[in-house]
Amino acid sequence: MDITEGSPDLHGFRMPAEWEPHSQTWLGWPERPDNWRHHGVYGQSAFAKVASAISKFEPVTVCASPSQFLQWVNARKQLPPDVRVVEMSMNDCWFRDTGPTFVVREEGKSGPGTIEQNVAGIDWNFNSWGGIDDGCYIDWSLDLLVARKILSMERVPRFPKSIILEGGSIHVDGEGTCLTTEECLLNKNRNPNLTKEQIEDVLKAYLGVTKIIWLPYGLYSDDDTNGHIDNMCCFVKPGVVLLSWIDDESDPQHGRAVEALTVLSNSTDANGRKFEVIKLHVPGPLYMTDEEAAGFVPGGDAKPRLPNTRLAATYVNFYICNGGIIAPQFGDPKRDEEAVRVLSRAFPDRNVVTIEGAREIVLGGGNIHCITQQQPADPMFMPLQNGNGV
Ligand code: KQY
Repeated sequence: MDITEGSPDLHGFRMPAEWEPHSQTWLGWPERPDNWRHHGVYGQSAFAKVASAISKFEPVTVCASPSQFLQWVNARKQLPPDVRVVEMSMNDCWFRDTGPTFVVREEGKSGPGTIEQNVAGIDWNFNSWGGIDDGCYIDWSLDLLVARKILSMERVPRFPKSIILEGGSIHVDGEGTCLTTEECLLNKNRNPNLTKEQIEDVLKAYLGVTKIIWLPYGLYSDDDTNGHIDNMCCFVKPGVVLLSWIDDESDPQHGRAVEALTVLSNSTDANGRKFEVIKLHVPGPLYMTDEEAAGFVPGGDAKPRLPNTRLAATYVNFYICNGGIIAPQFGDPKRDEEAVRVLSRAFPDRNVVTIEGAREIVLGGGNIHCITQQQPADPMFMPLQNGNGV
């Protein structure tokens, strides 16, 4: 069921906004001991909390490796019965980046060279966030197959694309606007032979967008991903964004946030709206402790995780599901509470569910948004009127 000719827009597809209705959410399962301390037990507990929270709003599938599928403290044992667990091999578990980017079309088209279904998936190329010299681990051969496996399991058509691109590096408003960062998408460790214009053309053809807003940088210290947008800025709705902010002018994140604010303030979206920017303070700053760093087992092929490293922690890396917001908490009482308040106000029709201990996911290099991947509902068969569950 590969679509080997043409890009999704040729078939009328677009990437829906995350707040549009989902049919389910996909997650992987952490285990590699060079990236997840104490052989992943704390990371697994955080993933289980996230999966369990989402499952109150929509179906969830967790993919776990053969050993984790059967081991005595396995995924099945830690997850609620209504979460589907399937076996899948992978190098690590960041399904935002290795899973497919799902696209939808409002009206099915049939005929020569087209397909009947209204949900499809883009299978981007992946190089472990920067390739052999600059990436997070050396062998990503199994990660390369994750999107294909998910799409095949769901019998969803697949659009393969050779450009290196991770899902965490793009956010869309579903109405033609894409947010991304130059730090990541123009990084020479991804697509050194493509110009900015050529990358824009791919985004337009594959995501069904007409306008790309380029923020110069992602979050300070988000070195694993080279500044993914999903740690820096995200849409609340068309024309409204949340931005990772810090007031301290001496903090390296401050200048990045100010530059992003300048770009956003001087931009309009695909429909000519000016942006309302809501500042969301980052916690801390937070750093990896000696004790935490001692829990990783070096000797795999992953980049070492070192003590005193500034953690890429932000509340902007939350997940929107049908009727819910799944939001990280980091044990910073002032900022944790503020984040819940800001998110509740930004999404008045959704329940904000907090995940205590999201720090464990951040120790692995990402956060809640990075470990989830939404599969949109078929727009032509939509039991829900919107993503709010009503
Ligand atoms: O945040 C992400 N999207 C993935 C981070 C990968 C970290 C690998 N150590």
